[in-house]
Amino acid sequence: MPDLRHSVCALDCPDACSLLVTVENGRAVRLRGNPDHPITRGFLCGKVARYLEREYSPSRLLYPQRRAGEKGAGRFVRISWEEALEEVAGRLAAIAAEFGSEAILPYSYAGTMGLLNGSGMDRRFFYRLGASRLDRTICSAAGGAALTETLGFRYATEPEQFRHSRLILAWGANILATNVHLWPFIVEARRHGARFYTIDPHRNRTGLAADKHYFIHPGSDAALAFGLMHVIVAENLYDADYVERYTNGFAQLRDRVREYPPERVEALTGIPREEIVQLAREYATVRPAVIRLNYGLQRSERGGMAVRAIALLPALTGSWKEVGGGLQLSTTQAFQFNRAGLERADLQLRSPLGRAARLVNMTRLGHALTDLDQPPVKALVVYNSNPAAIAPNQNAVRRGLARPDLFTVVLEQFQTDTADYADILLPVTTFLEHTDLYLGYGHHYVQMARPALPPPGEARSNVEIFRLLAARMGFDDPCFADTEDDMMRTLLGSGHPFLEGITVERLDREHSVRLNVGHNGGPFLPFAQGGFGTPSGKCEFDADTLDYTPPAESRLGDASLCSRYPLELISPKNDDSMNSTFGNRASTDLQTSELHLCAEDAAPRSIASGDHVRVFNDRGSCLLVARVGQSVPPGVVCAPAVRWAKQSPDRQNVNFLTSERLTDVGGGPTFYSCLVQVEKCGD
Ligand SMILES: Nc1nc2c(c(=O)[nH]1)N[C@H]1C(S)=C(S)[C@@H](COP(=O)(O)OP(=O)(O)OC[C@H]3O[C@@H](n4cnc5c(=O)[nH]c(N)nc54)[C@H](O)[C@@H]3O)O[C@H]1N2
Ligand SMILES: Nc1nc2c(c(=O)[nH]1)N[C@H]1C(S)=C(S)[C@@H](COP(=O)(O)OP(=O)(O)OC[C@H]3O[C@@H](n4cnc5c(=O)[nH]c(N)nc54)[C@H](O)[C@@H]3O)O[C@H]1N2
Ligand code: SF4
Ligand SMILES: [Mo]
Repeated sequence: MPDLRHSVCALDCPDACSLLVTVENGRAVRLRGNPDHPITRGFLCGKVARYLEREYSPSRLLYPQRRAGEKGAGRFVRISWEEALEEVAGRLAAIAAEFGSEAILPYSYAGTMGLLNGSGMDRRFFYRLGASRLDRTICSAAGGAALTETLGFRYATEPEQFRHSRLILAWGANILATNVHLWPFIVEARRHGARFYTIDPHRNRTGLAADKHYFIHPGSDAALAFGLMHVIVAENLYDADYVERYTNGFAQLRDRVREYPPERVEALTGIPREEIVQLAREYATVRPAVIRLNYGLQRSERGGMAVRAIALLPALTGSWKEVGGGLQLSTTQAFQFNRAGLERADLQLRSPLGRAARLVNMTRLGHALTDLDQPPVKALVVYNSNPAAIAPNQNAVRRGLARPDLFTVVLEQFQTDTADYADILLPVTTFLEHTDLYLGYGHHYVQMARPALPPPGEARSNVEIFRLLAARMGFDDPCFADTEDDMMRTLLGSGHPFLEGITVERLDREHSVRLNVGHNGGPFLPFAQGGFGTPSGKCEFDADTLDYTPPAESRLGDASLCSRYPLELISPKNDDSMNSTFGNRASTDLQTSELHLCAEDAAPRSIASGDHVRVFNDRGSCLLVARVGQSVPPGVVCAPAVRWAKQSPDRQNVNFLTSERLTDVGGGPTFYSCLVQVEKCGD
């Protein structure tokens, strides 16, 4: 008898799909999207439709191992869990005693979006240890900081409302690749006559499916938003009543955006002035209009300013009042869990440090491992992340990881680039094999999954590994004995009205429960009547601080850099990857080995499609295969990310080119502000 089990896709994707796993004789034979889930609607993306291949891959890590060759070489020998835990606990204790506990650095991001395995027992462990804290900036820090400043609450239009929109702007959002469960709502809106526009330096699949695509210079989005506001204000197309009641600082805003007339904005963004005027008029008058902002455009030097400026648009036009209006960047903040109770930052005070530990920005891992002092990083514990592929400035990262005096522990499912540098490598479960609780950053459903499958070999969950390590270290605080259910109860027990009535028992029965947002299950209109989370309760235009200067690494930036490296490289998400998670799949590797460029840039370099090219700048280089076409305009090249560096003939990927420079706010990475030169490789 086949047995149907529920699960949740834990990958770092806004959709957080509800999954159905068909199990026969203890083995999964089919994985599909739950047809009853209002967002998943019975389908999966291409990458996860094939997830069982990954689940049962012969390359899964099955046993604890100790490094047996040079760092980076990837040679290991099997050891027992007993030996592994003893060695890790012993080395961490010795390093803390000799250098201070801050010499230990955890490194994790979103390998799993599960809250228990992503920020549960691990956080408790490192706080109690007094380890350096990791500032988890690598993805959404700039946009998050910008929205907090502007809106206070980082609430968002729910995906279900997109069906009611008449104009949908995908602004730095590759919906078909990274958020495909929003697409059916857009299709529905378009069936009713909605227009769908994309604003992106790369005309990807989503851009090809749009009614209109705007090629924008990388990093210049703030200028476009100012230009749109210029027209909206000058032509009196704003919502004077909404602005009066619910915003602060309109008079200054009016003065500020006067400085961004369409001709200036054309020069900054590359979008023709008449198109800017037309877009502004449409955005303000075709109602309701919604903006799907994704994280793409905040990964530039002016990323925070871009998000701030764009987030002012729905306040200016009063679009938050309308079902199908507003803006979505991330819905995360509506999940008002008791995170403090899960993570227990207070345990730091009980650590030998007796205070909050220093904060280390994960975007600057290269710096942290090669330059940090007092104390230097002597131990690195990596889980839910593959920094030797995904962090910028890889030459520095690799120098750091190769340090003989650095003790590195890696918790992984596969032999990644990072795993190759481990001293101790621990095998972990996949989301199909452990219990966890999930939010969705592109919808409003809380979900829970129990193990659908047994772990292979000796794999253990992050929660269990940190629980065992805590015991070895002698941490006897009761929270280290918490079960997964205890931790979920803590999370759900915040008392916030959005979570009222959502319990572990109910999630066991229903698997997915909608937050109590919107009246009686009606549409969620968080800012229809103001209610912003800023100190003033209003949307803050804060116009005195709005400005735009082009990124240093851009065509209008540092002139001497531009003369040597005249091409703007972006490395956005690849259709069939999840950052580096599927980097060992041959088909994914092929896609992430490409460099897209246009004929105008290819011809003077004698480059044709299929040629091997070297992309380089002062920080490094990497080898890719040219694809000459029309997906990028002159001056822009695009390399879909993120390749496992070791799959490449030169063992390098695009992050050997990217810098550790931070965004204007939030301390985020600037992956997409990256000047390079490209040359054809000799035959
Ligand atoms: N298939 C797939 N899905 C994924 C992921 C993946 O790797 N693959 N990763 C997941 C993760 S971690 C995240 S954060 C989300 C991100 O989801 P998205 O933000 O949608 O993805 P990105 O590709 O980072 O960026 C979106 C678009 O922004 C464009 N862009 C780059 N620079 C600029 C700019 O300066 N201005 C404008 N307007 N656009 C710009 C890129 O070309 C890209 O098309 O996706 C998640 N989903
Ligand atoms: N050039 C360039 N670089 C980028 C980006 C880009 O667009 N361009 N995007 C950036 C962004 S937005 C992000 S979010 C980061 C993503 O960076 P990461 O969060 O590091 O993402 P992944 O590369 O997917 O690596 C996640 C790893 O976690 C492992 N994993 C999965 N589940 C578990 C688990 O339960 N336990 C443990 N221990 N491990 C698990 C997977 O096997 C995988 O190797 O990359 C950033 N880097
Ligand atoms: S990666 Fe996203 S779209 Fe694909 S199954 Fe997971 S949650 Fe759904
Ligand atoms: Mo991300």
